[in-house]
Amino acid sequence: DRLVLATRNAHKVTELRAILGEAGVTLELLGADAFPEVPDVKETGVTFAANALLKAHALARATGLPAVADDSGLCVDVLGGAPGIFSARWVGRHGDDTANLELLLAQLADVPDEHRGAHFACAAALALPDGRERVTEGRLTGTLRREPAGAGGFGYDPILQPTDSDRTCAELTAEEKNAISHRGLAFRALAPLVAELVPS
Ligand code: ITT
Repeated sequence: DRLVLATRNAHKVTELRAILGEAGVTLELLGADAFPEVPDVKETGVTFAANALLKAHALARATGLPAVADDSGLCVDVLGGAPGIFSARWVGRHGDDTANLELLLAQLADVPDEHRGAHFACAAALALPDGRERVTEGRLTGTLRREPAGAGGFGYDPILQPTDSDRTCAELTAEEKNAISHRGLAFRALAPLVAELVPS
């Protein structure tokens, strides 16, 4: 049986395959790219959970298959939680990770070390074609570096240093990141709900 990953972000797809596989989800995982005819949904929600549900329901309705979606972002303490749900389009357009990161670093240039707290947040949503839904959340707390470091991961990984680590998320291996990440936490919590609602 099959489960659709309702994301067009290839980095998320890689992480989700590893996280869900390790968490015992044995369903065949299809990327949203398997359904090019399904238009992207507008992320009109004001919370990660609302946007994750919008994305999951849209794919579940369009494909007739259960779907899971991830909505995530970086929440900076001194910015009152921004970029938050706007993390993918902080420069005003979607999808340029480097430009988003550079803009954020510039905005935080004068913020001293002791006020550079931030966290990654992730909402994981499951939607069924009949309308049933489940949402879980996870977060990874740390501090923001002044310069990017590391080549792993994606997005803001080169500047977030998790609490109790001396490396940025981009300097962790994929396994190390998934073990502590917002996405790992949210989807490991979702996995038993997938097992309950989607017979395999
Ligand atoms: P989909 O909506 O198709 O899933 P997207 O990239 O637009 O893809 P979001 O709207 O959830 O997804 O935006 C997530 C953004 O938050 C992402 O582009 C990164 O900038 C940031 N982000 C999320 N998780 C991250 C992670 O694990 N490491 C670094 N940055 C992350």
